Amino acid sequence: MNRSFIVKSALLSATVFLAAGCGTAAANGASSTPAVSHPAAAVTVARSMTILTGKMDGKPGWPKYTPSVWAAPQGSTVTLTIVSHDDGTAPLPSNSPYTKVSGTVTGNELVDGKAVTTVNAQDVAHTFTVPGLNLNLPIPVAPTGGTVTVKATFKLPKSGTFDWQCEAPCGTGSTGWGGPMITPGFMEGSINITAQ
Ligand SMILES: [Cu+2]
Repeated sequence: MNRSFIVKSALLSATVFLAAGCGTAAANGASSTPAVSHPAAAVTVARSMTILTGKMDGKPGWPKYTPSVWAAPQGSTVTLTIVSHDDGTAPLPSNSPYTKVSGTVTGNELVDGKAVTTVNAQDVAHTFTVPGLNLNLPIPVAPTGGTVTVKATFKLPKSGTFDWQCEAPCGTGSTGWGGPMITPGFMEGSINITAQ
């Protein structure tokens, strides 16, 4: 007797058994739960960055984001909180695209809890801009001696290293584009999105 015959016989026996049952076979069949595959639960991770003034860090004129490098898994949704101590502005041209929030799940960011889609060009101190994720978060100036908190949620669909950059001229030199603006660990860094 070959194997397929045994299997067929077993199936037949089972069918006969069900058919010959007490009439609840149909009900039993309906109540059996089919196997359902559940997709992996979406992962949400929290990340935070702080913007320190150069004065706070002993390097006047050199504000910086810290940490400047962080990692998160591909496919995750990040809630990023940026607390800025910088009470100096780095105004953008009024038509600059970097005054606008882009790339977030909700289309906005929370500034001290208030949802905004844009920050007045004159009030911008920094931006957190990740071209590879089409993400732009304008960071408004903090009150003197205080802090401003920007919170945003965005997705990380791709793996790889994604550079971020501040696009507000907060650095040294006559244009404000020198020093910390072109130095990793200050106004530029990266996000490492790890493959799942
Ligand atoms: Cu900056």
